[in-house]
Amino acid sequence: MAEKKPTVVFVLGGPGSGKGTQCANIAKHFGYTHLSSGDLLRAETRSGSENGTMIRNMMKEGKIVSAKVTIKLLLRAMAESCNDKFLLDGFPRDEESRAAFEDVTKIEPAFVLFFECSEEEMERRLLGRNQVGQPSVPLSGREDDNIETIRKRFKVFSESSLPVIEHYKSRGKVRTIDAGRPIEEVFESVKAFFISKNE
Ligand code: UP5
Ligand code: MG
Repeated sequence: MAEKKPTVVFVLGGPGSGKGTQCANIAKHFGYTHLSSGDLLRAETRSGSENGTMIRNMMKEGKIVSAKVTIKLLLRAMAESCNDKFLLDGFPRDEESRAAFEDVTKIEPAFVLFFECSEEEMERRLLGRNQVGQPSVPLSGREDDNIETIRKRFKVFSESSLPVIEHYKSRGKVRTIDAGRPIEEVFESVKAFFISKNE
């Protein structure tokens, strides 16, 4: 008998739209395992693996790492988890990754959460978490949280990631959230999609 496929929700949105923040809440409330492809790639740069330097250089420029590398990390993390429900945060970021994931896993996402937010607000958030002297915001310590790379990340998002959202929109899979509001308000909207899914 064929093995049951896990439930996968893709969580997309521009840099600083709040994907990580909201995924942490969803994981806690709805029992999903949160896998951030960006976090997995950052961990890989620290692991001393042969790909580490290449990944670090790509991320410093806001470029998308090859689908093969990212999918391998995601599949390993999924296999290591005992869960069968996953939030894939920040993946897939381009059509190549979307098609490759579908091809390798034959998994279709249950739906795609899309955090819509203005560049102005995202920039404010990203610069905020990279500024010493703001005790309420933990420092990210991320090499890509500087204005030059942030602008590149915005460009890559518009050019490469929006087409993925369009792809899923045409299949009726996208759940769009106004992510420019306070964290709690955004989560109220997010919750509605997960509650209706569990009913
Ligand atoms: N914050 C969050 N929500 C807020 C709200 N509603 N109101 C006010 N403040 C809010 O939030 C960002 C900041 O805003 C935080 O300080 C938070 O407190 C505050 P966060 O939840 O971290 O937003 P998120 O969308 O997760 O932002 P992140 O910077 O992680 O987005 P990116 O998409 O840029 O980063 P990611 O780690 O996914 O990718 C980084 C790089 O990795 C990419 O540029 C790329 O080079 C590479 N990558 C790949 O190549 N392939 C992949 O598949 C994934 C990544
Ligand atoms: Mg994140």
